[in-house]
Amino acid sequence: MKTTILIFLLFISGLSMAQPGNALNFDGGNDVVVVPNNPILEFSNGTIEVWIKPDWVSGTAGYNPSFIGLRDGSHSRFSFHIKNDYSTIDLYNGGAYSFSYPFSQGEWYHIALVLKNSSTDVYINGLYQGAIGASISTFWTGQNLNIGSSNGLTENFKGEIDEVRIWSSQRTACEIASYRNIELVGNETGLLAYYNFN
Ligand SMILES: [Ca+2]
Ligand SMILES: [Ca+2]
Repeated sequence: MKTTILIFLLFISGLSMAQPGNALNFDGGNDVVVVPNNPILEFSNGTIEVWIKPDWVSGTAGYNPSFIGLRDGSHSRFSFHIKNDYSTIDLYNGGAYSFSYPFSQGEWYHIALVLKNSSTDVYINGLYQGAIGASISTFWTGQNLNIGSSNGLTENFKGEIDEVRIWSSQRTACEIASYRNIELVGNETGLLAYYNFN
């Protein structure tokens, strides 16, 4: 009987830990991780990967919470958002672009955004979903990288964020699907920044 209970608990635990290891919790108020400006992150093509667990009651945020941004209040290379009502994932590059996806409160999602010259491919949980019809803006330089907020001050994310990976390369569908559940060493080819929040 003891053995049965132990196996059951391990199974439940395995299910809830979709992303590797510990994650960082953001309160939706003023929590943000700010990485001071680094020109190495001011690429035009590349890949942004992240695990997120959005956790606000639909429609209550009053804004579209952002999980990552390279921008300040008025100069945006990019910020990526989950819409307040969980219906879209959005890119703000000075203009706002939406991609429909039915997110749910309290669920883990692996997001991969492959940044191209005029579009942004969206992968969710390792599967290609389609493309946002816009690229990031490459005009602005000198901004910080913000995790859990668009500009470091507002549109704060409520929920958990983990495994932030920024690549100078456009990761393939196979690479995205294969590595999303595996922690990186940190010296992988093309990896510009890696935050595992363990
Ligand atoms: Ca982690
Ligand atoms: Ca706080």
